[in-house]
Amino acid sequence: MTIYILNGPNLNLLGQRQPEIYGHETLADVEARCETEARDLGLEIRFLQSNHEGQLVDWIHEARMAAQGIIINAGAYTHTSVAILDALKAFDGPVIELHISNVHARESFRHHSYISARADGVMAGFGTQGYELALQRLHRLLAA
Ligand code: CA2
Repeated sequence: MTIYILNGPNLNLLGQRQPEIYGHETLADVEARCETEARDLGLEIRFLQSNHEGQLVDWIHEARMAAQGIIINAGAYTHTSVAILDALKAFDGPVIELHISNVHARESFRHHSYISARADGVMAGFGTQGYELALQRLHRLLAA
């Protein structure tokens, strides 16, 4: 089974700025830990990042045929993108929305998510460990 792990704008800067919010790990570090976790769970992953909304939409469309589950940290598009919500609604499998930080303890504009309306679960504030926890949750949901 294949899981798409999609990362949105600015997450390519992870580990380079604002470590007090997002930690010290780079996105490559997170990808490596996801690879290890996925191997332990018997899952395949495609770990992707884009700063472009349409690219994220295209990958969600691709996942309709290529993946059984999606983990998405849409970054700031979480709070603005009806297009990503609509794309996720066209995906049949489980979707986990993920945020490294606890968005509810931050500015009020981060409290609303368009994606939550489609997500089967929302992970926020678990740091980069959230990616491994989300993989474990998808493994459980797909085994049921
Ligand atoms: O907590 C999260 O994972 C977020 O999805 C991250 C987004 C933010 O807009 C969301 O409200 C919450 C921002 C990602 C930017 O990541 C950076 C990492 C290091 C340096 C600069 C930006």
